[in-house]
Amino acid sequence: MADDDEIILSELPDDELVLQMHDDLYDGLKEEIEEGTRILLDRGWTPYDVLTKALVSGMKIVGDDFRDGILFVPEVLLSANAMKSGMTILKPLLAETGAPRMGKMVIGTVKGDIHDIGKNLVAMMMEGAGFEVVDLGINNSVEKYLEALDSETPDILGMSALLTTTMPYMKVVIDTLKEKGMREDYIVLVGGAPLNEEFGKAIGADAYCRDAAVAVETAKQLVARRHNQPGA
Ligand code: B1M
Repeated sequence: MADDDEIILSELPDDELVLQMHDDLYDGLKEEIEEGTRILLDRGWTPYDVLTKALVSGMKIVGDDFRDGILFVPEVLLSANAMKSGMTILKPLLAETGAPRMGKMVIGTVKGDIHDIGKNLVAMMMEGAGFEVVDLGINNSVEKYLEALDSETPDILGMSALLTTTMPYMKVVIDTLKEKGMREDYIVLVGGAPLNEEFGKAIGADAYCRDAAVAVETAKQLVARRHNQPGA
């Protein structure tokens, strides 16, 4: 028999459903997140709105409480898994925009860092905008990036770092590209919560991208600029 207090997600109005999804994400409830994601899509929400308003904003609350020592790694892992299950539903929808091919990007999280939600989101949004994306996953050494640049010949190299201890590794990769005379062959975009514009400039990236939407816009602009250059 159903518990009297059981919350029926499909009976909640949109605003309450979104708040409930924030709670469910906080509690790491994968199935509820999947159900909420499907309900919002059925109600005509765009995949982008579901992603940003229900999932990403919910993850922000988790992040704040992780920072403040209210949540710990095991709980945050459950939240991350719930978030990923919602993203799995949205991924094909975000990629299905029929946008013309814009270029190719190799992206990965840097060595020592296993955070991948933001990087996955960037990859999804880039695909949705018409870029071909090769995702190298997490914990990438400079050798792995170089190997992928060589075999995939992308227009863009994207790097993600979520830790202040791993963000300097982006400079290691960029410096290696410079040493090998390859730096100008690629547009280098960097992102991740602890970065900022100044850091992006200091390490020699073409741009720092605050979020996935900025990554898409920046990539479009820089690829277009490169294609319009004489001799390109
Ligand atoms: Co970690 N963690 N974590 N964590 N974790 C942070 C990053 C932290 C800020 C939490 C905190 O203290 N508030 C903190 C870092 C502190 C610091 O360095 N100053 C931290 C820590 C300390 C750690 C551990 C060291 C904890 C421990 O073990 N004691 C450990 C490190 C493990 C390692 O990597 N070696 C750790 C582990 C974990 C989990 C495994 C539990 C889990 C990761 C699960 C996973 O990713 N599969 C986790 C999580 C989930 C987080 C928080 C809570 C959320 C990150 C996230 O997914 N955000 C995070 C707190 C926070 O960021 N506020 C935290 C949602 C995502 C959509 O946003 O990743 O910022 P974000 O991505 C955005 C933009 O940044 C940008 O676009 C994205 C989409 O809009 N972007 C890019 C990101 N990458 C880009 C690349 C681009 C462009 C844009 O390329 C072109």
